[in-house]
Amino acid sequence: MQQLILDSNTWLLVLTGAGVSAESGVPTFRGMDGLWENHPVEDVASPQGFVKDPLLVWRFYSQRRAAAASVQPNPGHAALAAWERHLGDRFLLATQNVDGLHRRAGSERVVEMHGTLFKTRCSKCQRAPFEDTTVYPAGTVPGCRECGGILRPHIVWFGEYLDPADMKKIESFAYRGSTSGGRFVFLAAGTSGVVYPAAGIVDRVREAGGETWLVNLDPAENSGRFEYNVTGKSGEVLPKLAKLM
Ligand code: BJW
Ligand code: ZN
Repeated sequence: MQQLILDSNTWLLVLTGAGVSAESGVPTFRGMDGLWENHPVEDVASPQGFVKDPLLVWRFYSQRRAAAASVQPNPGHAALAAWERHLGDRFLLATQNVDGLHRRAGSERVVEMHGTLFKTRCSKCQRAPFEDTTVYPAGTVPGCRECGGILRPHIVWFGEYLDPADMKKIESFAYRGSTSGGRFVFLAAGTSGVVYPAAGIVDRVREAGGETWLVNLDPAENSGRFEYNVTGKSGEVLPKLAKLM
């Protein structure tokens, strides 16, 4: 297997997707044929889907909240936390995952690009998103105690903008990495490369002269745009991939 050298000269931006949590028992999206109980993921994960059937959407997210709380981080999550301890501020983890497993494995410099299962916000008022581990019983939609509006998961759905502050953190890290005079590396793991803007980070990094790695079980939509492709399970590959120097 190729080795990824992580020395005092290296800046590393990591992007993770659902495949990284697969070995913990969290189902991937497109691995389920893009369907959840015969609903395309775009239906349960879009503002239009929520307006049409908030009961269905809350059932989907309550089940996923319960499932994520009941599983454990795997060796892939642990490897990324160890790389961060080694690199410190020269490391940033951008995750599309909403399951909280990276933080539970010890990662601290984490940008949760698509939100988190463990926060809720109001669909009507400007009340700040709040911590919420409640698994709402099927057939209920929680209401806002401040305005009476309908609460919604703090998740970035299709057609919604990612938090500009999160994008800024990723961009400014990439800028610092690529202008540091050192080596700037981007590694994506466990992601099908279908959903933007995450799937386009590889192109930005290449434009900035960075080195690009993909660790994935199956070919991703954007595999051809990475310099190094490592095929395998992230829980097996990541713990062996890096040489910390
Ligand atoms: C393993 C493994 C193991 C298995 N080890 N690997 C440019 C072009 C075209 C469209 C767009 C564009 N820019 C924006 C858009 C629109 C849209 C989009 O990208 N659509 C595409 C589908 C075409 N993007 C958006 O709407 C985003 N918003 C946005 O861009 O706003 C501005 C804008 C709006 C409108 C128009 C244009 C611009 C928001 C995207 C939000 C995505 N949200 C979701 C659901 C919410 C989170 C949740 O509920 O969990 O996020 S969708 C779903 O896909 C989820 C995931 O985070 C995301 C990515 O999936 P991921 O992680 O890659 O999982 P899978 O299942 O697809 O793949 C798993 C991979 O792992 C596989 O390859 C396996 O082989 C592998 N694997 N086991 C290693 N053990
Ligand atoms: Zn409200």
